[in-house]
Amino acid sequence: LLVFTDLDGSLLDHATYDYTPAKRWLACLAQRSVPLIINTSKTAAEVMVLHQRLELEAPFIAENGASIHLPASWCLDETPDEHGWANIVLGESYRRIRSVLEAIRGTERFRFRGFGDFSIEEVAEHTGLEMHDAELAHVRDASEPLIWEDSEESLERFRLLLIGAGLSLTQGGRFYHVLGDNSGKGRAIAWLVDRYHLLKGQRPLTVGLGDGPNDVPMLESVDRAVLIRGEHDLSISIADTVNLYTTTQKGPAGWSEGLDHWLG
Ligand code: 2M8
Ligand code: MG
Ligand code: MG
Repeated sequence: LLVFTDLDGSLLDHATYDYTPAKRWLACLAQRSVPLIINTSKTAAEVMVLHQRLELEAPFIAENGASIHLPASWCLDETPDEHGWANIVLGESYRRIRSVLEAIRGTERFRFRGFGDFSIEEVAEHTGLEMHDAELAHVRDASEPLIWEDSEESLERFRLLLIGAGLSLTQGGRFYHVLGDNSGKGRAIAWLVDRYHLLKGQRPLTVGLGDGPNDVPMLESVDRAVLIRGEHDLSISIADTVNLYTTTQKGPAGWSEGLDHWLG
């Protein structure tokens, strides 16, 4: 069994980033030695802090599937760094993403602002994160969150221009996110499921929990999906072949409700 989870609006409360209502299931998964694999749009620097606080031993997926971080026990050919982690990059570099965004802005005059245009103070303002955490959210490797300040029509044009440049657009709880078109939360899950298969000789049963449009590819690639009620109405955008449970509660309370449903 592998459990994949989004953070903001799922394991963590959308506004306060608290996870108290999830503690019962966190302890239960740890006790049953079930790997809890964080799959988030946050940066590796942000996830690392939580990973340590929760005393997890599992791999994690950062920046909407753009990078996978493996502890030594999940490595095959990879060599872990001095902190014990190997990093697999599935996406495009942050530098390339920013330069495509600059080029598009230069020719199209779209109005949008990304984390690269923000100071740390502005990241803190827009996200409600503490300054220290906002600093970690600013250290991006392979995806750019942005606020769209232009029309819906321009957004569709923007999306097509990104596709033309080999990039893609997805949406989290608060921001749009630009990332490489070969990444995404679903692809990173497929990668880890394959790795698990290679290591253990059998495919795992997978559970996935998320609340945002960027979680749809995750929910569509697991055996048992939990859609946590949140900021967006997603029920219609998820394929009806998915084994889906939709929670009545939001955030970490919904997270526990979903695990009660599938694993309780
Ligand atoms: C961003 O992502 C969230 C998650 O869904 C969003 O779009 O609302 C990320 O950039 C992340 O790094 C940051 O911590 C988070 C804070 O709200 O926002
Ligand atoms: Mg979320
Ligand atoms: Mg997220």
